[in-house]
Amino acid sequence: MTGPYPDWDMGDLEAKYRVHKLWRTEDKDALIASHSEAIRAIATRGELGASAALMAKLPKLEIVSCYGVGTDAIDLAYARKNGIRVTNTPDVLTEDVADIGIGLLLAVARKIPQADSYVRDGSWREGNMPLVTRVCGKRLGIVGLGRVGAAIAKRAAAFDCTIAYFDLRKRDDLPYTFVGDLVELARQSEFLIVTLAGGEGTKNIIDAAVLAALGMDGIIINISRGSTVDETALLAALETGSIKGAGLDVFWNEPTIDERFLRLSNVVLQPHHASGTVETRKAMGQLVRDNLAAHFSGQALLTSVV
Ligand code: 8YV
Repeated sequence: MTGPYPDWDMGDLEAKYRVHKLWRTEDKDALIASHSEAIRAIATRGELGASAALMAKLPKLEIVSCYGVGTDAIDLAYARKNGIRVTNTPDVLTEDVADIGIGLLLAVARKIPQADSYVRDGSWREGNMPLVTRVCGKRLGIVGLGRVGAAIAKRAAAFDCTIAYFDLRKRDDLPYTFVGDLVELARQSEFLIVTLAGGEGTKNIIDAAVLAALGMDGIIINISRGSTVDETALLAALETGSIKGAGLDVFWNEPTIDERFLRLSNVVLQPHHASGTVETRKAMGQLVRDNLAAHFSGQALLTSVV
């Protein structure tokens, strides 16, 4: 295992397998070297993944089971080439991640954290809190209309938002407006929610031009991967007020994020926790364990990526 899972998963995994805990040891190379001929599976987490370098040290590796839907940190090409199966945890986390997308948007626009402080620190007794930005009825752009993007759209429709989206292709099964140019989508939108998969293909796709097009009244929410946003451009836009605000669950350098974010009052920050409910994490852990069990009993994998 590359990183810990909750106790309810650890108990079951340790009862069924001999578990080597990579995160617990200082000398990871030594741990890997001493068990390299025995390790047949990696249980990892979305943000930790499995590099080609790690997999190459494990000649008996058969499967990488990821606790998370995003597999951008797993070298899928290496896995494919070497006959290593890869599974993830789609669907079970969709609704919670979408909830946080909308929650962050409300938190930034309505300044919910600032309002909480306003009550706690006694400012309220000195006068009313300054007015904030409405969410309902606004123009929302969704960057990536996959499972999570579609779940966001469903929620935003209930807020009477006008919904448009950018993706590689138009989805004929959904009624929202497709905009094939990301800068144009940003120009048309008051809010952008980024739900794209991470990886090379989407790296820094939210760049200075997209942020400039979103404009001074625009709010951006990122619940995908830190890598999808050019953080230098985002920090500059937030610091100069060339966009209004941001709600961020993910960052380039997690968990040691750029400290400039901590000094900004127009951001709401989350510790990569969009799927972090007891309900979803139980379902994610179960799916990781079910995929491993299926593999080692010769059954079809439940949610295979490779
Ligand atoms: C998790 C995620 O936070 O699903 C993903 O891709 O990033 C998240 O749901 C992570 O994988 C848990 O370790």
